[in-house]
Amino acid sequence: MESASQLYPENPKKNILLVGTPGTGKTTLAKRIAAVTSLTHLEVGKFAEEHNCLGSYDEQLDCFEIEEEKLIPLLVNALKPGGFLVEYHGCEWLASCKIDLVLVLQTETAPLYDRLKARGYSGRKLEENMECEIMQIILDEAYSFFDEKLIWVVPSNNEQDLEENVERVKRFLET
Ligand code: DAT
Repeated sequence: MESASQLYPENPKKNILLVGTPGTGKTTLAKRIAAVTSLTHLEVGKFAEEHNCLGSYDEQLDCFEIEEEKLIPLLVNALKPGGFLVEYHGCEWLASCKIDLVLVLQTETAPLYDRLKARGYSGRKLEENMECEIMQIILDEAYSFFDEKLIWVVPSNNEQDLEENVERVKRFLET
């Protein structure tokens, strides 16, 4: 039997992009959404690793560099069919992908600080991430790369926010 997207190719499955400063709750929200919808969780860092797009290790930032020239076309292709919940801290590399909604998670300074401390961040890494959130770097990036009509800015401070964000996504998928 044909699926709805085969029968109605003009109404393909949607992709949702979750972005935000590290610690704002992307992974937590993505797991909740994936548990109650048909979306498949795609974590860009893991996708890059699985597709051999990791470059050398950056000692200062404590992470691997990503070979974006190799990664971007692979992401564009993988996301074509729709049905993905894409998670990454930034959105520049997703700009040429099929993205139907960009959810920008925001967390107030005090809970974000506690979350990052609990994760073991300190010194420059902690400061840079706090600055990133306070200066709304990820939000600015979203507005630079996506149409503002696709961008929803949502709070991610507590359990109630988490539940409301799951409901927002469910309603969006029903439209
Ligand atoms: P990210 O994937 O953006 O780095 P995370 O999902 O790993 O963030 O969450 C970081 C920590 O914060 C983790 O201990 C779970 C907690 N957390 C996430 N969302 C939350 C929320 N809405 N309310 C309270 N705690 C939350």
